[in-house]
Amino acid sequence: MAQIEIKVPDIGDFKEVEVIEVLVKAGDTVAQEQSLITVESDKASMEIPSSHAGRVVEMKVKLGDKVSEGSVVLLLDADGAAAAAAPAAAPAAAAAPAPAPPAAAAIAPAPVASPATPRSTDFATEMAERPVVAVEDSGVKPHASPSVRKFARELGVDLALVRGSGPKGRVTVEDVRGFVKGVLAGGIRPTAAPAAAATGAGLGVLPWPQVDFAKFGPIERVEFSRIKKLSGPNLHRNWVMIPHVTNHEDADITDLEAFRVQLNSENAKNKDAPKLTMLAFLIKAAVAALKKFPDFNGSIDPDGSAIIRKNYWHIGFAADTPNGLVVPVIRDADKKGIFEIAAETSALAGKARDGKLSPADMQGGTFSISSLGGIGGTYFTPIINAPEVAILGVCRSTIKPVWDGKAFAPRLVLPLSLSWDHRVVDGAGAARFNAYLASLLADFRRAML
Ligand code: CAO
Repeated sequence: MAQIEIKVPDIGDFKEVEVIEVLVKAGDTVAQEQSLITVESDKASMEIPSSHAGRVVEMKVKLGDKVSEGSVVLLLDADGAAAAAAPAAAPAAAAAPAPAPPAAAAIAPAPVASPATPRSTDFATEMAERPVVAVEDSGVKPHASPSVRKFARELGVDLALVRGSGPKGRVTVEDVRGFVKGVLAGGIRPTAAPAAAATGAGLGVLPWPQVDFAKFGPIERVEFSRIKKLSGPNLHRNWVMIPHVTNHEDADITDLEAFRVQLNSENAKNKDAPKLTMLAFLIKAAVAALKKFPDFNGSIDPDGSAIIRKNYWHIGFAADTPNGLVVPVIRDADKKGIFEIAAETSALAGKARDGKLSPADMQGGTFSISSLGGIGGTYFTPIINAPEVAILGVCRSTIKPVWDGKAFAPRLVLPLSLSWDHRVVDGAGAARFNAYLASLLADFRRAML
């Protein structure tokens, strides 16, 4: 066996690039072309493959080292035949900027952002035009450097859904960024390609069971409504991409409900006065809580590095319609009184039921409320309406015995369920938001402070 030095081949203009990943160690047997290290400059990352097969005798680089063309990566006991047949870094191949074909004798790594392969700057458009395929279809994990994996993790992106533009399908930071922009622009399906999604393969989970139901009894196929077909993938994306947590809280609304009933009875003879609903009070209270905890009224920056806080308070509310779920938005809820909000929610809910909501009626929301109070339930875990940060679920209020320090008193208790994005908020912040919201509902005078 010949002992040879495996060196960094011609990597174009890249000099003194940092080793960000060491993929082999002394004693490992490596195949020709197997990636040995990953290096990263400020512009690109690339893998340095082995020009020979053999056994690693000694590593000559470690994480954080800077390497250039000619730097020795490792000492290799090269297989005799391969050593003779495959001289290290053959000049012709070394000059090629494109990924080496699998069977090439000597390899030039392809810089991900090589000047020879300029990339469109409009990644959203570019990615939207690509079919999103699940790289994990074959059971092979997507190729990406640790920094790219970390970046994807921070954004909640499943790398298996990102098409890699690097050598051998390697996923780059730009690919992840483009994927997110594409999703936000609505051009990319955030889940696996339809076929993969249908089978579950894109998520790396077991395939969806294929059952011939008719074998077991009579069946009927009912086509989803248009709204359901649209909302389903959105809900799926939000559920998969956002690390949801839900906090529950009880609000004592005994006094508030009495106040609401009193106002409605006072206005009973006034046909122009809208019926005051608990939802209208909830919207107003939510605005006060959002002002105190502004991250809940924000959206995560697509690059995952910041929260974009919004200095407007447009509150969406889920409306159940015969055709499916829609979320009309009360704009500038902070500037509106309870009566105005009640009138507007009633008008928008009516429009929703009649299928007459315009896209503008459903845009610009900064926070959502899903109230199931008129129907029932105790608590639930609502799905965040991306790109919002949180959603408040509300269930049916019931009289409960509440300990007042001396005795149990019958109080009207409203169950609140707040789902929030753990990338933006933490549990303590969510608990504070809920506790504050409950305190506002328990004594609505606080909402004016
Ligand atoms: N606890 C107890 N009773 C409640 C209540 C609560 N939290 N909220 C409402 N109610 C009562 C109301 O007082 C009203 O009673 P009366 O008829 O005796 O006055 C009754 O329930 C019906 O209220 P409502 O639901 O018509 O009015 P609303 O303003 O509370 O709700 C709307 C409007 C649009 C939110 C509702 O019609 C709706 O669509 N809810 C479903 C939302 C939904 O589907 N969410 C799930 C999304 S995830 O799939």
